[in-house]
Amino acid sequence: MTRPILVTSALPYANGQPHFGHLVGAYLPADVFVRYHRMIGSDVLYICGTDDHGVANTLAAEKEGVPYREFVQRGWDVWNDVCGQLGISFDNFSQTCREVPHYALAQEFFLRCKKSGHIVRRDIEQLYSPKTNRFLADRYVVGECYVCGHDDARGDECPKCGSWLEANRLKNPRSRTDPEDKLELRAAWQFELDLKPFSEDPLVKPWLTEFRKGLKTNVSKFVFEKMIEGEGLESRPITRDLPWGVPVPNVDLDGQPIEDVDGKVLYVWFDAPIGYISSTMEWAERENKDWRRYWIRKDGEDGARLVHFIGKDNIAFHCIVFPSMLAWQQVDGDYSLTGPGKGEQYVLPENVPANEFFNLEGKKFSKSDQWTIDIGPFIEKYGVDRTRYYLIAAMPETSDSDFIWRDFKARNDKLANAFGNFASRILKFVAKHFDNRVPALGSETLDRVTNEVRTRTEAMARAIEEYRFRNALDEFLGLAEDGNQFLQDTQPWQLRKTDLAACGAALHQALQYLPALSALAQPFVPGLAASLRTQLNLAPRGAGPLLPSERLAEGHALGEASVLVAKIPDEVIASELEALRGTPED
Ligand code: B3M
Ligand code: ZN
Repeated sequence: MTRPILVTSALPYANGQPHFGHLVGAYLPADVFVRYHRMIGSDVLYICGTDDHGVANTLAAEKEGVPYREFVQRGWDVWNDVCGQLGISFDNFSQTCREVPHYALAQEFFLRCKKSGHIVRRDIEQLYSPKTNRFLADRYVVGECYVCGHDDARGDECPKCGSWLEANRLKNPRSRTDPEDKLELRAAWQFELDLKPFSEDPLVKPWLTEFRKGLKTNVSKFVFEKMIEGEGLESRPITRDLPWGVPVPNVDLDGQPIEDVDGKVLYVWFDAPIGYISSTMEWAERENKDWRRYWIRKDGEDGARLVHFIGKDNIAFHCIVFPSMLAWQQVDGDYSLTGPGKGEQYVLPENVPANEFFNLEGKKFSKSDQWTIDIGPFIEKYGVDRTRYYLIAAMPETSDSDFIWRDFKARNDKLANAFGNFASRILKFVAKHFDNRVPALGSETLDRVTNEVRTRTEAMARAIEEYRFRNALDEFLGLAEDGNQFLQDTQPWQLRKTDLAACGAALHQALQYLPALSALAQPFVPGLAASLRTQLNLAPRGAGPLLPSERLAEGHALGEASVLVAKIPDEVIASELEALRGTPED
């Protein structure tokens, strides 16, 4: 039996204004992977939702003076719309502010980790704001990074070196909202997740060895060289004193009270990844399916393949913190719980393909500096397929990359030439000279096209399985280029004047590239794939193996040819650049 596949994209903070950098980091690559697997008939599920707690949200809601719940609902609407516009095909898009099932499951995670001895209560020092009479956590604090020295690190994370930070250890900490507020260290307590035993844990260790082998270099360097073998893992606070979040439960698994937890909530990075599971549960409830199929495995069985698509700043949480939480749910005793029972455990991720950062013409996307592209109007103007095509082609897979307007045009025009024109030239020609029906093959064979389709399809499949989506896209375009080369070599336009049967035979072969192209296009540019099928007069493709590729039979009546991809005039790009820079180009 083939294993089910569960794909997740990082849960976006509800406060975030989505920009192309987000979409290209964690959403578009996941969507390509999922669409590919749906196309070949895998049992694949794609899960996401907004990340509604934590200081990123409370800070923004307080600044606007909007109640937290209302604020995150607005964020959900925005993200849901934008992802929909780009054709991101989640099976479920939930919210971590939903008490059912999310709060209950997050509390169960806490209680199980505590019962299995991995969460302990600790006295610590925390930054206190005398002006507002409260402890300040995470992003309420800014200061100097104690790992790399960057002077504008946030209390939870350094944007420069990517380290996961603790606010109370920053140098020269100040309040984000009031730099005049003289912060003090005061005694407090929190629950901590003790990560020290992580890499030697009997459940984790064998998994970690396998996991390491499949990771992209950027990810494995961060997890192994920087964290596990470099800085080492520590005990980290996973609760906060905040008015918004999943409340820390006040009774443990054995019914004993947990003291003094009023006002304490789970740290956002503790509850957020559990959102992947609660979103799956929500989907299962709605669709009358079993969420456990994707999350729970029996001892000795492989279970589902779990793949987390994220941006590079989330690596530590997906490769270390969440796996530790999943592994440490093991408790003895007869409790009535939702998660794994006896002889069962949560699956651990098979891979965490993290992308690097995506900039705009050499600088960070920034709404406040108006150095940005508004996604909705962009997609309306250029269309979803052309947007997806470019973003995939320019994706920051192995290093940071850029949206470059001129590159957008160049790639688009190449797609128009190699793919769009290829299809329409053949189809128009067959319509005109062969009554719009697939001509006879005669005594020719399909060996060349069959071989080329096989080579490209296998290479694309390999690239997708290895999370090399740019390479996978190249194979799709490469097949169109193979088709163009075939026309160059056989010259049906010339043959028509001298030998109509030979011309027909060449077109019969050339036409066979097109169903294969519609399949290879599907994960990347689903709209174009569907239009091409309409032009070929083929029904939508059912799920199943890509090889052998579909064949257009002699005499098959084709549909009507029309432009698949239009080129972009130079002036359009010049005016986009002028709008971005605020000045005309030299
Ligand atoms: N909300 C994304 C971010 O850092 C963060 C991801 C959570 S995934 C569980 O912007
Ligand atoms: Zn740093």
